[in-house]
This record gives sequence, C-alpha cells and structure tokens, in this order.
Amino acid sequence: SLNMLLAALLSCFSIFSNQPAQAQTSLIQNAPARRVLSLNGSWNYIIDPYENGFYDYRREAFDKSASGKGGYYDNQKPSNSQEPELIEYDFDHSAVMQIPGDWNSQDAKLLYYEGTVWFKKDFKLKPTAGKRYFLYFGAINYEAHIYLNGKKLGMHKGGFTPVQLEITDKLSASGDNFVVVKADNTRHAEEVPTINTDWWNYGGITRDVYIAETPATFIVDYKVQLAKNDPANLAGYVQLDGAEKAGQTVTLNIAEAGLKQTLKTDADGRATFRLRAKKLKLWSPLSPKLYAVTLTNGAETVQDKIGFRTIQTQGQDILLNGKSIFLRGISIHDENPLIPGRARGEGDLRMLLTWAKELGCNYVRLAHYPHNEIMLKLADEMGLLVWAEVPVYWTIAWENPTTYQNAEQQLSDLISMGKNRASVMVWSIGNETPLGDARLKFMSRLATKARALDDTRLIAAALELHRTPDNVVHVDDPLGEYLDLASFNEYAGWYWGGKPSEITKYTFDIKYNKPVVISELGGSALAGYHGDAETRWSEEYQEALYINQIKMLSTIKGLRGLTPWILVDFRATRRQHPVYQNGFNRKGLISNTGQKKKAFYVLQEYYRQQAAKYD
Ligand code: GCB
Repeated sequence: SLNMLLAALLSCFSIFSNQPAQAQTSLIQNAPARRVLSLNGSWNYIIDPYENGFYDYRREAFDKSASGKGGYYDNQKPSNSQEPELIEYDFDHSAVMQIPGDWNSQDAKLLYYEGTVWFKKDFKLKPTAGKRYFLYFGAINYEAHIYLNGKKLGMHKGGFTPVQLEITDKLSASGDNFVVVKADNTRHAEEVPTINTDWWNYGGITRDVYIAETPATFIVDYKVQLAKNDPANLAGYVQLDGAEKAGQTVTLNIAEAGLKQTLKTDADGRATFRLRAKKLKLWSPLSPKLYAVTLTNGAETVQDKIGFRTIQTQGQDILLNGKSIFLRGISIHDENPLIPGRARGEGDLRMLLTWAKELGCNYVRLAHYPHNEIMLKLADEMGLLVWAEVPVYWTIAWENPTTYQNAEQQLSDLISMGKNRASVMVWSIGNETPLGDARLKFMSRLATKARALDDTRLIAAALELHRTPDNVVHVDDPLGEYLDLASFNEYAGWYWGGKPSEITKYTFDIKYNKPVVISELGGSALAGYHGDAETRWSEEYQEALYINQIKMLSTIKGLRGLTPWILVDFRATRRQHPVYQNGFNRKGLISNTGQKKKAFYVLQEYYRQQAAKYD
C-alpha cells in the first residue's frame, strides 16, 4: 500500500540521512518511569579509528550493502563449520567499560581520543505480547549508529539529548538479544556544537541506558503546568501514541490538591485541558513543593512529581509567583571534577547541586548544552531555578539549513525533557554567538521556535557586547530584541586586561529595558597557589576579582542576577599552561579535587546579603 511504501521510504531516510534524530518523533515524557530493564553496567568496546567495522575496503558502508551485513554490529562468532572463518574482531574478548560513562576517563588510551568506539551489550528480554518496547539512551556523544541483533535501528546526532528507538518487533522471541552502538565524537564545523569550544569533547554513552515498556497505546507525552502567568489555572495536554489513541479517556489526578479531571482524546490522540486550581501551594526555591501527579489511561498509569509556579518579567523585574526575585546563581558543566569526567548519575549531580546550595544559590546555569534529566529533577527537589541551554556556541555554521535543523531538534528535545520541571525558568538558545545577519536570522528563528514550544518560560542567550575607550560596556546586540533577559558574559579583571582593583572603572550601557542577568563573570585561580591580589592564577587574585566585581555590580541598573563562571574547575583543551592549568579551566570556585578557593567565600557572603534583601 501507499502507506507501507511511505513508511519504508521514511525508514530509509532515518538510516541514510545526515539529519539528526529522524528515528524519533516524540520523546517519551518521563521515560525513566517506564523503565523495565536497565542496560547500565559493563559494555564491551572496540576502538576503531579507521571505522573498519563500518566501511569495507572501498569505503562503502556495510549497513548500506544489499545484505546489510559485514560490520561489527553483526557481533559475529566463528561457527562450527569445517572451513576456518576469518573474523577480525571479537566483542566478548574485548575490554569492558562502565556505562553510563565517557570513554576518556575510563581508558588512558582514550583521554584525547576523537573518533569511533563500538560498544556491545547482551541482554535478556522476552517481549510480552501486546506491549511495546523502546530502547532509550540518555545521551551518546556525538553521532550514534545503533543496531539490535545485527539490524540497524537508526542514527542520531547530538551529544546531550536522548536517543529513543522502538524495538517492539525487533526483540528476539528467545529473549537473547544484543545491542551494538557505534559512537563517534569527531568534531565537524557544521555540527552543533561546532569544532571549537572550551570544554572537553568527552565521547561515548554518557547517560543511562534502558528499555522502556509501554502498552500498545500509551501516554507518550504530557504537559501539566500552570497556564501562562496564571496561578489559578492548570493548562496542558496529554498525548497518546498507538492504534487506539483516538477517543480515549485519560484521567488527570492530583490527589493532594483535590484535583481530578477526566479528559477525552481527539482524533490525533491528544487531549488539552485547562483546569481551575485555586489552592495550590506554589513551588519556589524557598519552598520547593512538588505534587504527585497521576495520569491514567485504561490499565496504564504514569506518575510524576510536579511543581507549579509562574515566572514572568515586568520591566526590569523577574517575578516568581508574582514576587520580584534576585537570581543568586552559578554556572555548572555536566562534569564531575573528581573523576574527572562526565557526571555519571544522581550521586555526581547531587554533589554539584549541594555545592551550589552551600554557596547560597537559588539558581544555576546548566551550561552549555542539555544536562541530564536527573539534574532537572534534583533542581526541582532541592529548590534551584534553572537556565537550560543548547550547544549553539561561538561560530556555528549559520548559513547551513541542516545545522539549523539540528539546533532546533536539540532545542525541541531539551524543551520536551524539561517542560514539566518547575525549576526550569529559562530556555537559553545559545552562548557568545558572533554578530552578523545570518546569525541573527538563525538565532531569532530559534527564539521564535522556543516560544512556540513553551510560552510559560523566559527565552534568553548570552549576548555579545563591546567596549569603548571610555570604559563603557555596551550591550546592544540586536538579538536582545527577541529575548526576555539582558544576559551577557563579562570578563572585567580577566580577559579585559587591568588589575582586579580596576574593575570598578567600567560602567554599563544596556539598550534593553529588561532584567539584567549576567550569564558569566570570573577569573582563574589554582587552588593552593597563593600570592597577592595582582598575582595572576593565585587565589588572592581571584578573590580580589570577585570583591571588585561585586562592587561594580551594584552600579548596574536592573541587575536581577548572575551566574559567575564557574562552580568547579573543568577539563578544557584550550588550557595548556603546564603549571597553572594542566588541561583544566581554573575559573572554578572549587578545585578539581573539591577544595574551595577563597573567592567561594566572597560570593557566598554576597549571596547571604542578597538573600536577606530579597527572600
Ligand atoms: C566564556 C565561555 C565559556 C568559557 C569561559 C572561559 O565566555 O562562555 O564557555 O569557558 O568564557 O573560561 O573563557
């Protein structure tokens, strides 16, 4: 039939195209809640810099050949036949690494490696009739080709958003299965991020892997939040997926709030709602109240814990639940400096947010790409507002339509993943992107997209600025017109030259009558290295830098928050100084061994004072 032809064409497209994420339409909302089988743990791996497991000696991809066979994803073993077989790889006798986990921190050979590594895991799962199964990866950096039992499931690009593939008809009846992943973290100019960044290009399967089980028709997506700027009404939708999605009854129940509503899905399997919810206790950093929310469709129940709050701007104020707030923030990378490597799960993430709380924060910037879904849940629980971001960073290929589609897909997936989290207050569409027409078109389009996907949060980016010889800092980047905040990174006392004591000479000329939230400021110090306030790399220099930054901040009209750069030292290849840096960006307030530097206490004291004023 025409439909089957179309489906076949589409599936070819997902395998052969260079577009990101074609294999997935809608991400399963709260996928961890549907988990039946974790695939975390030991995976065998093969390092394959020449991609011999993917291409034949004429550089033709095995998975595009007529048989589709020949690649490492066959996971071949010698048979017992008479003829000696030539097989030049063997997953089962290859080394293992722990997943989730980047490869750089698990094998010394791979510290600087950029290229292909193959991963293989065996698992037992006997499919139950009438159920559907989805293979789910929290993140794979960067390009992933995924195979189940020797057959290709799809390809995904983007190192920080989930990869989700339906495997219902592909599990073996016997229950013995194997999954193979080709992960390739090679950087390319037209990808997102592009080739040049200031963070380590950690490769591999860096977040949880599991199989989610659902009924044949199931609740694939939902949004349960307060209506835009309206503390008295809930608004949102429930979306079903499957053959029977039309005309179904779905119940939304928030028992603690005495709310129960029966919804009917339309022909597309969607039910939108608006519901009076007068007496809800609203979520805030001071009181991070979460309600148990239950969605029921027949025998299926999905549970979530959701907070409710409004966030809006009014002139230069940011109103949380109608009340002006000051954002006491800090920037954070998705890295555990003690490993050092990508944060591997809840323990690592809780450590980072506990440090932020200790600093006195009510806000964190999760730079410069989507962080783990668990991080957003922890922020909900611990009472931290969140700036969430996509890796549209520096010199993106602005003219390339595929690059735009990729950025938009990553933004959509981020918003999908975070839209039920009360903590998330800002979607950031990028960082320090250079002025130009093509860039403005690209970025304003992203801003419009973000608003269309979610009108209940603020849209921002770290804008460009420029200085004039009179020490005036001008923030007039035209992208600012499209955003809700006047946010920018300022490096007085570090990149701008001069001593920390000279920072106070700068004044700011900000074109926009919007809340000013400084997305970065800071300077480097090697923990334990001491000198005076003019000795670069010393803790005293960084301390003086913070003291004078804070003096200067008080002169900025409309300042409503800041996220200094950065909570902890992190790995970065740009940072080559053999004594002071050693491959680490040292702008952390905490060192890569967990030691607090002097500047930590300066910022902590400032935040104590701000909390006393605003909370
Ligand atoms: C920036 C970037 C950030 C860098 C930082 C630095 O402006 O946004 O990614 O790590 O400066 O330390 O130079």
